[in-house]
Amino acid sequence: MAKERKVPALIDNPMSFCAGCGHGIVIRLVAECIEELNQQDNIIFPIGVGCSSLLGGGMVADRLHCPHGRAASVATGMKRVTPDTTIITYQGDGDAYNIGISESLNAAYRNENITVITINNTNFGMTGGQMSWTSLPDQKTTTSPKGRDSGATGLPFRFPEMVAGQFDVAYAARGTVTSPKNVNKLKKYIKNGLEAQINGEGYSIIEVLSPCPTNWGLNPVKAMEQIEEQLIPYYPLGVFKNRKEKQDA
Ligand SMILES: Cc1ncc(C[n+]2csc(CCOP(=O)(O)OP(=O)(O)O)c2C)c(N)n1
Ligand code: SF4
Ligand SMILES: [Mg+2]
Repeated sequence: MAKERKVPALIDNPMSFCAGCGHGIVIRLVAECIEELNQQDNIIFPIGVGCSSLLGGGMVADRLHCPHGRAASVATGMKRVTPDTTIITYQGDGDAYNIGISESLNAAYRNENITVITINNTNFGMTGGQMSWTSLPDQKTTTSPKGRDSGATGLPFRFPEMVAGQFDVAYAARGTVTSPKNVNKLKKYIKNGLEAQINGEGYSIIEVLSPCPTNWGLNPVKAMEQIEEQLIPYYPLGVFKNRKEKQDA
């Protein structure tokens, strides 16, 4: 018989995301990790603008709704004045990568001791499915109705790989929510990222490939298939940087 998964005490309400959305799964995993690391009374979430801002609808935790894209800077300030508090940004791809790319890069560059969780659903979900930096080549969105023209708009970019390759960050990984196996792996990544912060190793980022069935025009099952078939080939899953492993080696 499958082992029952206990609902974390931090999850105090049914969440208000669309049916089949990935946000709720990730928030649940984050809550599980926080409790397993005994941080439930020691967290603040600087959260982004977008569907990520609905985190507070399901989770009871201190949080600050930051100006669009600025969560990494707000997190930096919070961590520097309260270094023993665990600071977790919760953002979307549009928030962290489009409008907030400067803040996101600067925090990673300085190896700020924060954990960044970015939900990459390849569009601006909350505002109706506009193209984002992570939209795939030829992806149809409300602002690229004929498909994303990468010649005119650039290629989708891979933030975790970029900071893992260029900056002295502690931890960078990408996971997804398409199967129980992937959900369990993602939980491990989130926990590793939080542990890096708690141990004072520095900046950790976990990007999540997450379905947005509403704006993708797909039912929840097809949206999961789309991640497997189209997103993962462009956005590989795995750990790109784990400074601790290097130090232990
Ligand atoms: C300064 C500012 N510009 C634009 C908006 C409109 N806006 C709200 S959410 C959003 C995009 C959010 O996309 P993403 O971060 O990918 O989150 P998702 O909803 O997809 O999870 C935008 C552009 C805003 N609220 N404030
Ligand atoms: S619009 Fe997309 S990201 Fe937002 S709640 Fe609905 S499915 Fe989730
Ligand atoms: Mg998005």
